[in-house]
Amino acid sequence: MDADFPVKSHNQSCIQLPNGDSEYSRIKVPFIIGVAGGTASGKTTVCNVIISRLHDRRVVLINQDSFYHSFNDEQAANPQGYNFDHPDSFDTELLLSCMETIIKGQSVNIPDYDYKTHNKSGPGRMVNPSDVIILEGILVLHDERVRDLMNIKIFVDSDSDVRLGRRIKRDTVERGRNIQYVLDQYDKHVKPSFEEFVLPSKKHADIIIPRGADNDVAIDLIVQHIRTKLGQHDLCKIYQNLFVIPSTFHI
Ligand code: UZR
Ligand code: MG
Repeated sequence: MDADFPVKSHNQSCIQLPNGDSEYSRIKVPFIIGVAGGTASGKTTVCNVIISRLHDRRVVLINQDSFYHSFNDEQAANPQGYNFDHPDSFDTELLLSCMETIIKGQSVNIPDYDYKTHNKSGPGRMVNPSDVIILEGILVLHDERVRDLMNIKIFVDSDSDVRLGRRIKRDTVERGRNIQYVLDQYDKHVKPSFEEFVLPSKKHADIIIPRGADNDVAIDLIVQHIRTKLGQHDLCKIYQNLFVIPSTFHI
């Protein structure tokens, strides 16, 4: 069943008609899932499990890390002084504009980021409009404008000692760092920013997953919920060339 002239997208937005524009083509509004949590909490694994269980849907994963600002010369001279866990280290304006483009049903280029050089690298990755977009990153629940795009907000909650252990393993194996560097960075930036910015964003979550990707029951319930919502969501269509404005309008 298709509504002929629906004016409501699922993520509490309504559509306004630009005056005089009559060439509208119908597109689906993607269903947007936000997945936040501390470093090495299992966010990426949770996302990958959700994606594999939504195998019959087109799902894309967008990582907040792709939107890290590149280093300037001063920052490059002292990488250890830089706080990657502070909200200002992300180009949130670019993230918002990419999300806006894909929500409108257009393909968008997502930058590549290199953790070894701390810079954008390569041509980026073209992401096509999909049924579901998962936006993952330590601080995706921090900014209200980003939160407002989401249909479901998830926080992955894992013990901090488990996270630190994983972080040491990952940074030494995958990111070419030594243990002393990882521990210093953790004490100086990662832990304080987790407490100041990441943990407080948990209150905005709809769902909190204890034990991260090990929590099969929670992930199963989430996938079932997404499937139910997607069934309803498919009824919500918008017209291209219309713009989306935040609203408290409900179906
Ligand atoms: P996840 N990060 C780096 O280590 N190097 C970079 O160039 C950019 C980011 C780290 C960042 C944060 N912190 O804790 C982590 N530091 O990547 C987020 N220091 O990624 O959520 O996958 O752990
Ligand atoms: Mg990750």
